[in-house]
Amino acid sequence: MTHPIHDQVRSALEACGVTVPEGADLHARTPITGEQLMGLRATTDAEYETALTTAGEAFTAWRDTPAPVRGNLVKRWGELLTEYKDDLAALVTAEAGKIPSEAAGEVQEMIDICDLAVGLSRQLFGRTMPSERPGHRMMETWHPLGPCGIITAFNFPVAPYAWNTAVALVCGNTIVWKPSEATMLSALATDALLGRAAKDVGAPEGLHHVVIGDRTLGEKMSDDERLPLISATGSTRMGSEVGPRVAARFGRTVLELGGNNAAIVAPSADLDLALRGVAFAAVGTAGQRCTTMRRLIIHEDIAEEFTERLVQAYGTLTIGDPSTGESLVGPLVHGGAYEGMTAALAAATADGGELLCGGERVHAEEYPEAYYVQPAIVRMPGQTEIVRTETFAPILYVMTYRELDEAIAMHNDVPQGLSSAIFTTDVREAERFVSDAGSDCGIANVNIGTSGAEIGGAFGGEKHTGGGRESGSDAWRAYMRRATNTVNYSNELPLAQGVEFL
Ligand code: UN1
Repeated sequence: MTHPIHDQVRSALEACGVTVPEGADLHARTPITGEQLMGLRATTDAEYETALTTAGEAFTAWRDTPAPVRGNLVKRWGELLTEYKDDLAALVTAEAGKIPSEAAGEVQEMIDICDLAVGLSRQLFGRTMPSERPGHRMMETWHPLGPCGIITAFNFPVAPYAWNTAVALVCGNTIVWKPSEATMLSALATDALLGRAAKDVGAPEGLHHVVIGDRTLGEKMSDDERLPLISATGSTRMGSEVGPRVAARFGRTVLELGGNNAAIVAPSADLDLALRGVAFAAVGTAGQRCTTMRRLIIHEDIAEEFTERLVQAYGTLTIGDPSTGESLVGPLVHGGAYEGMTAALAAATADGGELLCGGERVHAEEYPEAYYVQPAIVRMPGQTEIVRTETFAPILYVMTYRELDEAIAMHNDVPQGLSSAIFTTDVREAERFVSDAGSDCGIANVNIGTSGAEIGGAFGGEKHTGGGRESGSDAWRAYMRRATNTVNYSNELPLAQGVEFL
């Protein structure tokens, strides 16, 4: 009997109006069973050229469209995303293996960023500043960049794309998107809805393109001078290839790369709340979020009790087919991820770690090509090399501390700097954690876990996380170029700095 996910995928694609470029270059597959869903044809060189040319042509029309009018496109897209939320979520479940609630949450992030971007379309503020010269005015104005290249990862097939796209579009840019090879169908559906929105509001043709291919296509985009910005979400390894390539041609990047996110649990913490916060962040999306909690730094006085309770909570997790709506933990993306998890656990135990629970593969008989695992907790004697490495699987390393500053130092002593949290009811500890001397991450939370950020804030992190910021706050500025304008409305020509000439 074929798994119902095959029919769900077909009907979701049909509902969203997708024509899949069928072929045999790449294969859409589902990690739920490990089966193939359909074969796809990769974007040809000629198609890539057409995409880049039309994205360039559309840009000249789009930048002349007033920003609030550009907002209408994103508003309509948000409406369609709301209407087809279940279909898109079904595709995300099929391709990324997310449980329905998390898949719907991902689509909700798209809808939310559309709302934000519509408002933003009337708020692309520049400043004015006093000129030192009489009869002069200084101001800054913000202008679109051009076609923006967006590269996204399998674990969030659609939300980071939407953070980039909704904002980049209202800023006046056009879009060329290369999704992960693991989640091409979700991408095609998302793009089809944007196409419908563009038609509905009469936006210029050629504003947005999906290109399909492997990493060589990402390299080609990184080298392409016609893409002034590359915004890439994925591993630090990927970023270390994209970053220098784009920099070599003086292009701009927004990099959102790996995390190695930790929570500090202090003795004053509300432990019931902390338990839930840690469990969701460590286990949600089967440990495959860039914001997944991978390290727990817990005060030695409460370590034993808290860890015991956490192990118990892990024992109640339902692991299995996410499409049934009955599991909390879906599959890993593929066998390579499982091997990575096994190798990390072996390295951790070789370093003196004690495996407290998890690590076993489950449902292997039913689904030999799918990789479901029991999330693992490992007590570590210290932060060894494997703890400092991001393994994209549900492994939580537990370390203890005595003094808060020691915990913060341990917290920051990893190459990555995406998300972080402290659980405490002591205001001094909480404030220290979010102060200059505290967490060095782009996201620092108090009494919530490391994952599940809202779109209103700027999203991204420091160090090997890449430094980029996407989504809310003033992240829009990355998608625009700034011009400083000095306007002389006098009849004189005084020079700045008192310089005399002619
Ligand atoms: C990612 O894993 O690439 O904060 C993005 C979160 C989500 C986004 C994660 N809002 O967990």
